[in-house]
Amino acid sequence: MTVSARARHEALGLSLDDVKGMYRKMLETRMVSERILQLNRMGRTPFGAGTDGHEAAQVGAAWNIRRGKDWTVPYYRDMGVAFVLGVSPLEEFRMVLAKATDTHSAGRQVLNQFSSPKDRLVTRSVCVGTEFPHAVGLALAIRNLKEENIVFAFGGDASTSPGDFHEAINFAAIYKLPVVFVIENNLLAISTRFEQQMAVPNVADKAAGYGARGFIADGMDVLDSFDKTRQAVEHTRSGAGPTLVELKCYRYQPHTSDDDDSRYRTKDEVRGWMAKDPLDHARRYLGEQGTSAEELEAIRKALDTDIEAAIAQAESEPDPRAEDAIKHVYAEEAPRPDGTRS
Ligand SMILES: Cc1ncc(C[n+]2csc(CCOP(=O)(O)OP(=O)(O)O)c2C)c(N)n1
Repeated sequence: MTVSARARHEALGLSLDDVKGMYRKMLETRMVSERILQLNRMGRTPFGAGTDGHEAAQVGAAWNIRRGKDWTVPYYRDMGVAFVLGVSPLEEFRMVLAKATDTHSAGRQVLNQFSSPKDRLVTRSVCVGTEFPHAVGLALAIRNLKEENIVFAFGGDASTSPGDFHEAINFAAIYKLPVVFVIENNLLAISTRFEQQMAVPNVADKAAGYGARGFIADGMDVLDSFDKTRQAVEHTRSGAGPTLVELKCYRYQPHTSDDDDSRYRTKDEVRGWMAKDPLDHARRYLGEQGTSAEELEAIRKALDTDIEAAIAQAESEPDPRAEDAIKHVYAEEAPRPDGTRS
């Protein structure tokens, strides 16, 4: 046990139980992500998008969100964010299996389009970057209502390329709106590499062009991800306007279960990043702080039991009814051109 290692989480105002809690959420995210992709290969789920490699970035950043107060607009890879906010593996598998009991969209959306009013978790469109104007609109509403809460807007590196991002951060900076842009930079947009996506070396560099502050974190390290997001959040909560935190991480799995990543990257590149695995990193840190291997194994076992029970429960639940397929798509009470209603 080293003094400097002990000081690290305490210097950030975290207890050892907080770090164990972060580790638990990271491991839960990894295990659920792996099960989704396994079930896909077994023909039991239609589609998956792995979170593996993003756990420290997501959990570290999300640990700064005040549950039930701040608003969060996550993107489709943000299972770790949703789990920190209170979404359970059972809710996740209902979504993945498109069950009628899915509380996020009743099986209408692809996985991870989270929607949970009690957790202030706002759903988004599959169109990359469209969450940012929504997040800024929320921040404007918060300002107008004179509330103290802030908005967390998540996205991948490539989501900062479309115009939506630029319009959103520009507007937020002009009006000093309370929004933190949290960007998980995994160096890839499906097969398009970071250098083909932007000419600046860091996504965070873009913030200065709009008069916002940028922060860079090691997204493979949960404490650094927590810390840099915390600094951004303090700045934004103080009323100084929007901030952008870039979390540098890497995606281990193909973009989705429908992607062949051997066409655009080598196994050595993936292995190089796996050597910096965020879960190994967190386990080593907890070990240095005196957490036993038995305690870590007990966390894994408990999660495994919960996750298998969640899969069995979700699979046993009803599918949506065919006649409900277009419910909420069209205005059901819309009048005909002659003014009559059905
Ligand atoms: C506007 C738009 N263009 C293209 C796509 C297709 N698409 C889906 S995900 C994706 C890559 C996004 O990469 P990034 O934002 O870096 O997130 P990552 O998937 O790497 O986590 C693309 C191009 C889309 N959904 N929406």
